[in-house]
Amino acid sequence: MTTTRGPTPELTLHHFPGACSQVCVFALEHAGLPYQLRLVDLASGEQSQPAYGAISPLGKVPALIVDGEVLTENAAIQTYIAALRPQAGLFPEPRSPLEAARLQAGLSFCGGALHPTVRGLANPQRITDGDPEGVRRKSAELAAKSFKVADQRLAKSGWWLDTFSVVDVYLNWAVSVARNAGFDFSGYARLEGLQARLSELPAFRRMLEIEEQSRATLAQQRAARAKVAP
Ligand SMILES: N[C@@H](CCC(=O)N[C@@H](CS)C(=O)NCC(=O)O)C(=O)O
Repeated sequence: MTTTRGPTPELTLHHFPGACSQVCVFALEHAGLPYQLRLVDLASGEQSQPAYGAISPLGKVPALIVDGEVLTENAAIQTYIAALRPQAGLFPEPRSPLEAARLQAGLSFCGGALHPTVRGLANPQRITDGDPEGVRRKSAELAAKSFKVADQRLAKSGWWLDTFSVVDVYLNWAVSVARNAGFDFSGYARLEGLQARLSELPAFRRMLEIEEQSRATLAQQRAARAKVAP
């Protein structure tokens, strides 16, 4: 049983299934924190509506509401959740400033290097006014380089660090987006097996279930809107 350092804040996570906000869903589940999930239908453009713009001016998920205050940026949200429940082991306790910086390096690698690259693979048309194929090709090259680094990194322990951390879930999200966009992981054995290893964690399985439920909820909401539309 884990405990918080202080009173548990009221938490609401803005999420879209399949988006990088799934890492925050995992973190909240793994930490055992109570929270509300608020779905933002990115596929229907809800992120561009003024109501969501008031929460996330860039129209992005994740956004976490903490006692009425907005926190954006995935790496910051994961770091915050880990700090609320240090005993949950989202990050191993750093034994030196260098180890603490390496945790941040893992999050920055996923958010700063991998995320834009897999976005270029999955949605190249959103990055250029020109030929999306050029963006896709270049993103595939960059992805090959970054995923090679990640795969080598996993060689020692099977995880990004010496032991499991939330960085592995963030990495796995990028792998899943790239795979869905057609990137071939057959030359990346450790990344290929990452989801199976993560699936041994109950919070990871719960996150996948929440993704399924969220997809079903959004489908129902869209069907209901289509019915009332003239
Ligand atoms: N820098 C942000 C990026 C978040 C981001 O790009 N989220 C995507 C989903 S994976 C999004 O909300 N996209 C909506 C859009 O661009 O319209 C973070 O790390 O939290």
